[in-house]
Amino acid sequence: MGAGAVFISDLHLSGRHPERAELFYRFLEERVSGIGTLWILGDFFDYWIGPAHMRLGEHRETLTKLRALGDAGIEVKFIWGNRDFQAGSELSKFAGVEVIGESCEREFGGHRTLLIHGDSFCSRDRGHQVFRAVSRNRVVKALYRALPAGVSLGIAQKLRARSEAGVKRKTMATMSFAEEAIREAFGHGVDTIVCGHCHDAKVEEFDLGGRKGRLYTLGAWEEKAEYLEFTGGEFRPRTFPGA
Ligand SMILES: [Mn+2]
Repeated sequence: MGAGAVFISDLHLSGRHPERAELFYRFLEERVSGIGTLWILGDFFDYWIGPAHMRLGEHRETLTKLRALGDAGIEVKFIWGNRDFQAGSELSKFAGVEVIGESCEREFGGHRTLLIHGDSFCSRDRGHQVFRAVSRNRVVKALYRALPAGVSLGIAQKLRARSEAGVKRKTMATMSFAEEAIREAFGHGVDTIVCGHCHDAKVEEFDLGGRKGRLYTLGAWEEKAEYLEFTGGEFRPRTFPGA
């Protein structure tokens, strides 16, 4: 098994952007082979309606590529984003992906690291927080999953259109992370956070009163991918194609 890890998020894969799936397949060949774990930190799919999405066949090639990683001894772990939190055991069964859920903590080179999509850090965006609370509710989720695929797909597409319109209207202040939410996440011994969602790749240092916290934000995939690698005992922000 390979060493190290690669962290990606916000690919927003859909039938609308076949070129992005092609970029991802090249990325797997050139940047992930020989690595121990691929961490997907949410919004991998533009939307995912639940187990019925498997029958749509929309992402069959992508899921087959993920399964091939597993066959090659590379672990694939999936944290929910705000667009694909309906992903569950259907991904494990078909593609061998471990669906972890909202977040998790892992140790990387002695750094207690929180892995999370990041939309929960936008705590100033009340509308999104309400949507989040309702859509993550167990009963609502079960009802949604029981709908025929065509109906839930229609709802997902409407929600996406509404969210795209919403993003255009929202100010930078509500779209960006609330510092108090980040500081709270650095509690309980966490000194590193890796997340996506805000589509802006950067590294930020936080003074946590006697200790330092580091926040790595991953970029969204367009013509290029801005991702993070953990190799040789260090986190390294990288770009594909490129350095
Ligand atoms: Mn997101």
